[in-house]
Amino acid sequence: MRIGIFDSGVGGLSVMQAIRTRLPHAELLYAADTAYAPYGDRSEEFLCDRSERIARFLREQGAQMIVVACNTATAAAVARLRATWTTLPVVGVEPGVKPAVAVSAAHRVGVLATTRTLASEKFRRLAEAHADGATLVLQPCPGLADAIEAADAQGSGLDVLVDRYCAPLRDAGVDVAVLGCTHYVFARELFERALPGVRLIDTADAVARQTARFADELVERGEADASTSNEPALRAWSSGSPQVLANFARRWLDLRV
Ligand code: DGN
Repeated sequence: MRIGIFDSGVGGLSVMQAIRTRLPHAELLYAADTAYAPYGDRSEEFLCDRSERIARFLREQGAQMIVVACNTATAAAVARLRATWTTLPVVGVEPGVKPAVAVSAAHRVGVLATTRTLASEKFRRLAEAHADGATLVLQPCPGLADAIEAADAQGSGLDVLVDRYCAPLRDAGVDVAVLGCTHYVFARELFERALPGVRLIDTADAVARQTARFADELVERGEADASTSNEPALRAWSSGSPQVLANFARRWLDLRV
């Protein structure tokens, strides 16, 4: 089983890690589109084009399934990818509004994501379908994914930025906040500090579960082997600096890529 995973940069590694836990014998192919990051303010057309190119590349490397490990690219391009690759399972990631609303006693939920994700039609429909009467406090966080990519998540610049974006959520009295960008998971501790007592929701494990379901289906149909190797195997590419990706993976996940 070979699974292709991509993001604008290192954020999707949080999803990849959850997939490794669920499918330890799958071979994972990770692509970071660092040369074109951040995705947060890009046009939908641009994101569709990048997503199509990366999916094609991962397919050429043998991917039997694609995981779009980026909320921004999912909002813009997942429908297009599914239309292009009709026989290839495509898993997307979207902000966990539904699970967040389900556990919010205050019926006030913060959603932290990129500008593009929050402005997308896909997110509008998601919010409409799952708000269930709760107030959603939407907070775009321009520059945050970049700062996480570049900095030590404990670094001072980053904590100031996280705090600034969390202030409106504190003022609004949310008791649950959605980390709606895969990068933000790596700054979880800073969010915890900026939002004391607020429960944080990310969807990495839900995406991994969905990936595992598709993997089972492929195996049942005889289109893939359950295990590609006895060792967890991982290959990674970056359209920018491979060193940034390798350093981040080693530092945060203790992984050699
Ligand atoms: N990690 C991406 C997301 O989940 O939206 C996007 C980060 C970015 O490129 N701004």
